Amino acid sequence: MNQLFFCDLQPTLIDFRHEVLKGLSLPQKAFPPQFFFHDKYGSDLFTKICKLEEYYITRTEIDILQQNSQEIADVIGKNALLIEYGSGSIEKVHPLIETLESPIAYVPIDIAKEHLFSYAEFTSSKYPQLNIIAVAADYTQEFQLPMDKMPPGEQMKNKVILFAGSTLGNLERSQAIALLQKSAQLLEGQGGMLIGVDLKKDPTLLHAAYNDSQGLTAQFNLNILTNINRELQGNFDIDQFYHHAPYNPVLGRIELHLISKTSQVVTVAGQEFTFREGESIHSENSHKYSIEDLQELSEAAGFKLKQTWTDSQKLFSVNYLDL
Ligand code: AVI
Repeated sequence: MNQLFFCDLQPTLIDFRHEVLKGLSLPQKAFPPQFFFHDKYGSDLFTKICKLEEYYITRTEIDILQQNSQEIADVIGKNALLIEYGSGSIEKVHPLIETLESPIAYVPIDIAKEHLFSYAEFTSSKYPQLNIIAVAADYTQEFQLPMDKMPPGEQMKNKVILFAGSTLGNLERSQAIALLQKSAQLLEGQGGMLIGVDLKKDPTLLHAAYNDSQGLTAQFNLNILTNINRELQGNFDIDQFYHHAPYNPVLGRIELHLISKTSQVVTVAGQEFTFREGESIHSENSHKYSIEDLQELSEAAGFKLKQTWTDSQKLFSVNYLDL
């Protein structure tokens, strides 16, 4: 019979008020990308975006993981400890759980406790032989794996961190390297990372993915202003801003912006912020990499790119980084 442990490391949640006021006070107004997932409406919108024909990312990564699950499991090897940053991408991680040879345990790590716990219970009931240690933690910060909860007497061969969804691309280069370095520490010199990374491609495809015809990505972006109005006594007139998501070829990234249609003054939490006509709030970057870019980034953090799996159109990549 398997074991299911919950381990709450009491992650510090983002201080929405502080971050909003700080972001609106910058010369280039900006919000951190976590803001998209601040409320259930934003998270639900993202789930819908992932199913859009134009947003190729999710289905392509799932296909790559499913079609190469045996080869990926062979690279990871038997008796591995499977760690996942973020949790609940069932179509991505469950094929791997099914293919891995006698994994020691599965350790989903997520800051959203309730979601993590119900996901861990569901996964535990689906895989009665699998040990699961669900850890409530912020994987972007330093933390220790609860090794005392690991099943006793088992010989662990390898630790592997699954980091799917191309979330690495939402980080600046220095933040991405810092996260990979923290991951290397968590692995304690033993194992690797299985990481989904979106590839550089025809900007027309990128433009369609982030400017979808149903306007869901626009709603996803503008929803940040709605949340600020509701929670911080803001008076953003949502109709006076629009979603703008160009590809920046120099920096190799899609940038999401909220653009002010007019010159206006907005009040948030009792503070006034002035907008010029056309001024933007920069709400996200989504970096697109070449395999060489990823190789270079991995090496800067102490990993080696061991193997890459892609789809036939080379839209997306799943990569094994070895220590
Ligand atoms: C969460 N992240 C990987 C998504 C991306 O594609 O960068 C967020 C997103 N933003 C707009 N659409 C999707």
